[in-house]
Amino acid sequence: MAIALALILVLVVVGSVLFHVLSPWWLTPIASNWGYIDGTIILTFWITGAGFIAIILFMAYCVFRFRHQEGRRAAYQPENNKLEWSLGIGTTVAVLALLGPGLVVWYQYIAVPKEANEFEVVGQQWNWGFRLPGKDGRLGTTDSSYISPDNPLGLNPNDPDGQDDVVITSGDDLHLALGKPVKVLLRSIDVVHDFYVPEFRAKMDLMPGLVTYFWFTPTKTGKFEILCAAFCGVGHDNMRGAVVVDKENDYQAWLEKQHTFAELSARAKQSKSDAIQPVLSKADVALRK
Ligand SMILES: [Cu+2]
Repeated sequence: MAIALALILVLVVVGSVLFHVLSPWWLTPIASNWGYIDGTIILTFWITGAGFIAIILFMAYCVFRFRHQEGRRAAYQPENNKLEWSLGIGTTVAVLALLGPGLVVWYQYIAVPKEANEFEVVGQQWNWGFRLPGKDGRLGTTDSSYISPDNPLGLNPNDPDGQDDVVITSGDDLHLALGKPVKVLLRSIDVVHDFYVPEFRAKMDLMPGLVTYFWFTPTKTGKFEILCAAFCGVGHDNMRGAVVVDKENDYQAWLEKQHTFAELSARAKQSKSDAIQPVLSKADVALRK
């Protein structure tokens, strides 16, 4: 019985290692500068993998070596200083090796380079909106009290910096220029969401009432899916979007076609007065009669 159990434990180790090595489910090809994050994940796999193999094999050894035999008695050993020290130091080194690299990478993740251009991601149940700073390079201020059907991102209509901001809503794709570092500002209108593009190895929570941020440089052209990685209500799984990384020329061509906040506000006013027009004309006709 003990032999069978020890064998099963060894098979669990062999099976787990083979599954890890032969698995077709691996990281998606990276499309940003964050190779550090892959390095940290792989280091974590090595450390936790070595710990897992050592512990399970030790367990298999003990199950076999100290199995029940007629007349064998267990010895009671209340304390073993040498063993406790070595286990304490070994665990400390392993935990430091797991956490240390993460702190280094995290620092880089939020140390935004000076040349990075800002853009904003706004999350709400259940879609994504985006805003680019426009020609002046500055994003205008926002406040949730300005949010309306014509101003879904809540831009301050009195802020001159916001007039040329490019507003992208109603499910349209966000575009970014290849090789240009960007600072991502994250804002939520309702609950906690999480902006996640697996290929960029980048994700962060959007917190109501805060603006969170990180930076990255897109390193591959293509279309990448944006997912919400925080469970945010019944429509959570529908909260998807796309970011397209373009070569500089294509990016500029796309940018030219986008609408500024001032244009969208003017259009909203126009369509409102159009809606009133037919009523006026009817009144006009009545008066003429
Ligand atoms: Cu969400």
